[in-house]
Amino acid sequence: MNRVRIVTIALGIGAASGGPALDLSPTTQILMENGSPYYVPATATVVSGAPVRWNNPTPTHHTVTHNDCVKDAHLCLFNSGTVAPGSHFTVSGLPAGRYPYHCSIHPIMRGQLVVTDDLSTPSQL
Ligand SMILES: [Cu+2]
Repeated sequence: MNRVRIVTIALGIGAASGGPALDLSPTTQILMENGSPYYVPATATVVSGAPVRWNNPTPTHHTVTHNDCVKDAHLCLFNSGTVAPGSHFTVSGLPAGRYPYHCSIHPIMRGQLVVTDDLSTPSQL
């Protein structure tokens, strides 16, 4: 979890602005919901190194658990533990790849995080 190289660059770009209304925040935000699709967006694409933040605005506890955590602790790349109502969970520094995840409290809740090294790929589209 120490790949901060690209994060630093992204933050530099964001801080250089200071202009109004333009959100240049490098943090991708994912909303938890109690109804389908449960994680919004259900599939989020981020550039490797950029932080991803799951927000829980619901009155219910949830988790953000990489599916591989169920198979083998060594394959488990992120597991939030319980995220309380009004709280959030942030992860960054994941290597490029496709990471399906779920809520361990409500297994019907499923999402996917795609981390890419391709800087031209727009996020959250
Ligand atoms: Cu849940």
